Amino acid sequence: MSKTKASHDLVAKTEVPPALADNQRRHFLTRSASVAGTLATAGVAAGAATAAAQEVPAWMKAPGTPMRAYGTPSSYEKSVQRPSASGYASVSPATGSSRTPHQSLEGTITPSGLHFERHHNGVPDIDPSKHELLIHGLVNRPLMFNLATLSRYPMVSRTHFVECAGNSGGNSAAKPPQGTAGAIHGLASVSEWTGVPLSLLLNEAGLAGGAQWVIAEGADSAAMVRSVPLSKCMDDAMVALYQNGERVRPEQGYPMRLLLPGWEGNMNVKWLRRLKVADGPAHSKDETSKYTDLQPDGKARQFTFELGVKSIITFPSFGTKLDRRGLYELTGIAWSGAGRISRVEISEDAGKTWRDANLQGPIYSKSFTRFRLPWEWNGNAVVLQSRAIDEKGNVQPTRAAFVSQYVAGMNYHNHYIQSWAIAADGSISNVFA
Ligand SMILES: Nc1nc2c(c(=O)[nH]1)N[C@H]1C(S)=C(S)[C@@H](COP(=O)(O)O)O[C@H]1N2
Ligand SMILES: [Mo]
Repeated sequence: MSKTKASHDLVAKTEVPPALADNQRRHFLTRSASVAGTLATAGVAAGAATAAAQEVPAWMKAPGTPMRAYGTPSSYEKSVQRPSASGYASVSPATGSSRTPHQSLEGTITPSGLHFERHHNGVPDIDPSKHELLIHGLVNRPLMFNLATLSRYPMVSRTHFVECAGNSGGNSAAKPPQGTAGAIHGLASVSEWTGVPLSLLLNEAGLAGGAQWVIAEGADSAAMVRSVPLSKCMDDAMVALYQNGERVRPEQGYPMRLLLPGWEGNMNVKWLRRLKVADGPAHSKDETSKYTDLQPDGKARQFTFELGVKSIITFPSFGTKLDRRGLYELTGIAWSGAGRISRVEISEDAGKTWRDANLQGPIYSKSFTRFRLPWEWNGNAVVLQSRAIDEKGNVQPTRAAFVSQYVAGMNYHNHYIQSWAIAADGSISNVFA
């Protein structure tokens, strides 16, 4: 899906988006006029067209196809896919990940079929009538649920991102990887999740003395285990049963997954089968040998739960080439594990000067926020950056500030400012600036 089309849409618009500040509004109007002029000479401006010149297309001359029981995207959108990779292709091809193609998407909700995947041993084919969830350990009465009994409890719907701790890890390499926004940052996606608040289920079981942690286990053949502080479980954690209105997809944990808004993806245990209340963490594989951040002093930081404030420009970005000078709409997504996004700034000079982008509402906590900015490219080489700030005052760090905290190549929890270099010929590359 090419974003160069956006330039035509801008010209056709008679109204300036209301979110624009007055100075931007004036800028937009004056520039739109001149861009329209440029495009008119190329024969694509709306003003040059007449109704008589427009042909009746083939699809208006015969009935369309009938209804379908379950819809799929247009056949012309086949290229919009989640590219997948397995680091263990010969021994365990189902162990790996696939990525959300952010550069091809708009808005803030990830289509369920494009939600990123991270599987440690593939997707289990779970028969929901045989799946059970056990709550045990330091509780007054251990409880066993199935999908039917769990569905009797009141539910909530919340729009949140899930992001792998390994997302953007390619940017921790010595040289900038050349890939699309999705290839580099695609291990993050947003869904509207509906499920039962975990606090409700834990209160139902009754917490016994000494309860401090909850140890979650998945029903896949990786039997993933992660320890979660009780405070998070009693706050905004949920057992999610629905994703974007329908049952959670198999890839996302059908029939039930643990959702810990804003916390590293790995802890959001899919295919959830056990919650054991304990007085301490399990120190499982995925919280000791993995997902720990090695520091220059040789010590590893364990339990980096909350994900850092982050943003990426999705247009313009790697994979497209600017084919003209003039006005574009720059856009991207920002998110934070700490809460709402309060501000996103854009730099065209590798971080020397900044101006505010427009944030598109509604702004949900621990979710993607779409930002936009009218942006004029004068044909010179520029380095574009976005910097997000959240409601807690956390500021997205520079590359230098982020990497100095860890040993070289530490590739977890990467959230530093992404730089896209636009060359004079309009080509775009990932650079370390
Ligand atoms: N049972 C189980 N839960 C799991 C995993 C897994 O392999 N097995 N992968 C984890 C990791 S590393 C991440 S990043 C998220 C990915 O969630 P998604 O595949 O729905 O995007 O699920 C987590 N939960
Ligand atoms: Mo992950």
